[in-house]
Amino acid sequence: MLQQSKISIFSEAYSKDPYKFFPYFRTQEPVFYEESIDCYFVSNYEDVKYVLENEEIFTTKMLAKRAQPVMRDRVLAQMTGKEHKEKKKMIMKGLTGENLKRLLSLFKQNAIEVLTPYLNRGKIDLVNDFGKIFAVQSTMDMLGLDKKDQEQIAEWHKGIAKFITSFNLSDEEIEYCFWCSEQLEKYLLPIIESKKDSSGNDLISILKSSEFNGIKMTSQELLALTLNILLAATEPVDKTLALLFYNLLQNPKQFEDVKNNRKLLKNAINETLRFEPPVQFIPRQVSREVTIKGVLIPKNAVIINMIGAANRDPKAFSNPDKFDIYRSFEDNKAFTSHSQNLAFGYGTHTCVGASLALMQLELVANIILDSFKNIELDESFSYGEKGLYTRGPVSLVLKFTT
Ligand code: 2IO
Repeated sequence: MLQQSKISIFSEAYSKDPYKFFPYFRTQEPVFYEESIDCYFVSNYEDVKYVLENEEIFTTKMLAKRAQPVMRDRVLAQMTGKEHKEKKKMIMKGLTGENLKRLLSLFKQNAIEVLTPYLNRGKIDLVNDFGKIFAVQSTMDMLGLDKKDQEQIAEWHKGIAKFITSFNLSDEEIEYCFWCSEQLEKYLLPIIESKKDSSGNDLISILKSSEFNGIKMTSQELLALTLNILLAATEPVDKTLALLFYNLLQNPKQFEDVKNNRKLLKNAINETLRFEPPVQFIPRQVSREVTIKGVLIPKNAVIINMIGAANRDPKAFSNPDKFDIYRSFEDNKAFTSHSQNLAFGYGTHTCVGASLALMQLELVANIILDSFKNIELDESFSYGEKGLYTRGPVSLVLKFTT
């Protein structure tokens, strides 16, 4: 058994600025052990990639404990083989083609509706006034839920997100997370059951009318996938959007370039996801004893991949601690390196919603840039980030002219 790491991810210093510790972890403790949660952390790009691409050794079995209690059945990431492939295809059907077009136009409506009241105020908190609300509304549109219940859904969503993205919760906190999950079940099951076969093109209807091995999914299975999508499509949105604008504001020259050439927004979004991935941890469970960087990891142990650290590995990205929207253009230059960033994971379980998320972010950023001129951080505002598992700005107060 490994010794407890010299630096704990639960220390105040780490939660204030995890990025400061990544070089130490990558070079000095490339596999470290966090005793209080009995988990092994991996931080080098090559190791994280190796773990994520070998699903037979590094399974998703720990989700039975980490997710299923609030998801109420298996989520997509728990599935393997043919079942995983088929159910992933069903979800993709709701996110591509005509459905994609429909979704993007709904996202546009949502964004404009939430932004409009702020236009003549000249000030907005991009996280709390916009991002969180926009995220829930857009996810509800994807699922075909009535947005009149958005505040309720947002509250319950927070409870299930907390369970999945926390460590060391108290019994009371766990009870609250379970309560939120039960409320969501009570709310969603009747809706799932009342949707008619092939009547709609929302994700719940599509999943409900699909078959796997000639059999329809049960309401409980549909519920779990619905909750899975609710969480995955909501939780990272406000964080990524705020990080995009924060990083651009910190780099005025790049911000000018993006404003003048909107084609660069895609690069800026990808660079934001590399530089500060909103999902910092991706767990796996080892199916057999395995050695990484000379460290023996026992059978059934849980490994946590540190996505933020891997995305800053100098062996994978040149000048990794620099926010540089032009880095992907460096590909063909000699002696520079630019790997695929791991913000959406890697391998079989790579995020199903990745391409939709990128389009959604680009669409919203364009709307913001079209509506707000002279964007600056508000002088009364002080920047801070929160979260170990998912991480992002607590708020981002912008002032602007129209
Ligand atoms: C819901 C953690 C925000 C997923 C998860 C148990 C499975 C899976 C992820 C992402 C993001 C959330 N894991 N989405 O890391 O569906």
